[in-house]
Formats: sequence, C-alpha cells, structure tokens
Amino acid sequence: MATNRTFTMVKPDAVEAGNAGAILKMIEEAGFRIVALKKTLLTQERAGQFYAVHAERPFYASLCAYMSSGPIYAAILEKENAVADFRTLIGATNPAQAAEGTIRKLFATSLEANAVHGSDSDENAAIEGGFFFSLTEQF
Ligand code: RTP
Ligand code: MG
Repeated sequence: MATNRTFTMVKPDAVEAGNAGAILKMIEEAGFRIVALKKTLLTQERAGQFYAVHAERPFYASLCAYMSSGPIYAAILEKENAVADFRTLIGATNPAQAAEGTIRKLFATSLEANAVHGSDSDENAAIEGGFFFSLTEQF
C-alpha cells in the first residue's frame, strides 16, 4: 500500500497533563513519521472553523471551548495506510469503549477530553494539515 498522510492534534487535556511527549513517542513507535509538528493555541473561532463539520451537533459549542482551553500539538504524520492505522492506534472516540493499549484508553479522561484527534479520511487529512501548516513546513 502507498505511503500516505494523516493529521493529528494532541488535545488540551493531554498537553496539560504532561502526556504530549509520551503520546508522540507512541506515535513514532507505531511507525508514523512526523512530517510537521507545532505547539499552538487555537482561538475559539479557529476551533470552530476546524470542527465546522460538527457545527449542528449538540456538543459543538462545548467542543470549541474545550479545544481552545489550552495549547495543543498539531502534527502531520506519514505511514502506509496512515488514516486507518492511526485511528486504530488512538481507539474509539469514547475512552470507555477504546481498546486496551490505545492512546485514548491510556490517556483520555472523557468523551470530550479524549487526548487526541485523528483525521477520518485522506481528503480531510490534507485539509486539516493545511489548516496548520504551509507546504514549505511539510517535509
Ligand atoms: P476527532 O475528530 O477529534 O479525531 O474525534 P472522532 O473522529 O473520534 O469523533 P468526532 O465524532 O469527530 O467528534 C469530534 C470530537 O468531539 C468531541 N465529542 N464530544 N460530548 C459528546 O457527545 C462528544 N462527542 C464527540 C470529542 O472530543 C471528539 O473527539
Ligand atoms: Mg472526527
């Protein structure tokens, strides 16, 4: 299978808890190459733009407040079958349902504060990576 890319964020709860380094280590040990990486802070407005697909969902306002509540790490990752393999590595959205050994099982604290984001398609991975990184930052 061809090498391709996904996009991730280490979310505010995991950064605040001091788990960003451990999470990035798990990601690298699972075979993902870090193409781009930055620590940044989303405003509520930019969090809203990032999660615009969820604008009609009941949890949208809370999600935007949470995602702008503290710094995050944003990263573009590369691996064969990156999108699907990364979602396997992070586990189910709700940590109570996440498989043993997954990042969310190990580090998430609630359905909302679930430690990491992972793109859900190749198309969204490219859009989300472009939300944080210029082409000259992706190598
Ligand atoms: P993500 O986009 O962050 O990788 O998460 P996901 O695909 O597993 O889940 P998604 O349905 O896209 O939801 C995005 C994020 O919104 C928060 N959420 N809160 N309170 C709730 O019912 C609820 N549901 C989802 C989570 O932070 C979730 O990751
Ligand atoms: Mg999602």
